Amino acid sequence: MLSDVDQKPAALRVAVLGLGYIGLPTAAVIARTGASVLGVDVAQSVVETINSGKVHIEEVDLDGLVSGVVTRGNLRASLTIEPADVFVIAVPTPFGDDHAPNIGYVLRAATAIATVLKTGDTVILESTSPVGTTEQVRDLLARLRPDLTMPGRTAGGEQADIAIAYCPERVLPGRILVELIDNDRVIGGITPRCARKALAFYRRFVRGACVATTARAAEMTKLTENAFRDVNIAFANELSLLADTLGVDVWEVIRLANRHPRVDILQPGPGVGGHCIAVDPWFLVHADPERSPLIRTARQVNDGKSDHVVAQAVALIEAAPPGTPVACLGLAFKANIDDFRESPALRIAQALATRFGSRVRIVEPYAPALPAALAATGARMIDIDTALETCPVMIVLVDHDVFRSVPLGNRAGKRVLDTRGIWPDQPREPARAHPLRLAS
Ligand code: SAJ
Repeated sequence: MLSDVDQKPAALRVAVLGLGYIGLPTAAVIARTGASVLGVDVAQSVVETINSGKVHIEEVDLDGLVSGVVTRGNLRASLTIEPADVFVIAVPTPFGDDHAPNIGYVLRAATAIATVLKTGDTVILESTSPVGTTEQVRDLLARLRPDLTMPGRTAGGEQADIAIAYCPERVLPGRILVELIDNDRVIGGITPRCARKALAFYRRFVRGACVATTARAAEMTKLTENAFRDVNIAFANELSLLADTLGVDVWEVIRLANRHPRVDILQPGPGVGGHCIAVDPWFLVHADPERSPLIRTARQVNDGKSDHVVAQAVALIEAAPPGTPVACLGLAFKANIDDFRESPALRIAQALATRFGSRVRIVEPYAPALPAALAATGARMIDIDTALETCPVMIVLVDHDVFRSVPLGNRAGKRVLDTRGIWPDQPREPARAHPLRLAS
């Protein structure tokens, strides 16, 4: 029989709600520390996949990590929540047609947590959220569990039964497992004590600095980071339009300008995609439209860039002999990933295929098949070698390495619209006398 001294302390129990691009890697990384992690998701197929040691999303090294922690019994998935010491909410926060943020999934997750919450528990929101959401979670928990005291609502310095904090993820798809550990974390407590409790949790697996602040400041920090990037990409995209007008190579101008010690311009592209940068700035704009004209305009510039690329591509295709096959290179929202959420490449390919039908060939090594709407146009999927052999017109929409590495000799004589600047040695299309304008 084990003596008290020999007994191992019970493993920390953690429940992660939402097993998507952030929730699953987070759950797996926490499980690797020896914690007992329950992943909760509404999709039966996701739960079954994870419990069989497999993954439903592509992310570098995630498959091996999940398989290991599931085999060791540190991670299991379920449709149903169970009691835990720490709850991490990592569900989506989409926006509606009017760009109003929808925190319905967050509140549903909090409602589920309320059914098993007990004194001493910590609730952490990681989903990108409008400022004030963590307080809304606290107020909901307070309503559903009047038997427990909640932070920021106790009298006379009394300690609340529950700690609640906001800690945004900041990881880059494709580098999630590295950045989950190495990035600094901003940890916003409803009270300083909440921040301290959440901080102790993140220190279990984060090597970067963990910086404590308020929940509202942490919420705004996350939105600010992505709005910063969006505004800076919009600047690059606006430059690309001006460079078209002026008949100058925008990539060269940016390269040259970036030699200035205090200039660091991002890269233009076919628009901004993914579920973060194209979405989060609207959460700031929605908070006070009057005071956010710059952030809103950046969104419009980036979305307008996709319309501009469609117009440029249409002009290029119509200038080719009738029936000439056209290759669209890439559908993903950025290089070397299989993520197609809010992808400008997908939108542009769809617009071109709707117009030119079976003339359009799609090359996307990261997609097993064409999305149904694209296939319905008559467009079909081919590989890059076939595209180089058979398509005189090429529209580069994604900077996948496999496209970037195509030597000039293999694309000689092609008419190319390179929206990512991956082929600087490709002879440029002659400048147009009348530049294309943004489609309204
Ligand atoms: N893009 C450009 N030009 C650039 C850089 C990016 O057109 O110079 C485009 C990409 O092609 C893509 C889009 O922007 O379509 C977004 O890509 P990204 O690599 O900038 O960002 P995401 O969406 O993969 O991840 C971002 C990151 N945020 C910041 O860099 C401030 C990541 O750290 C966040 O964790 C993530 O959003 C998130 O989840 O919020």
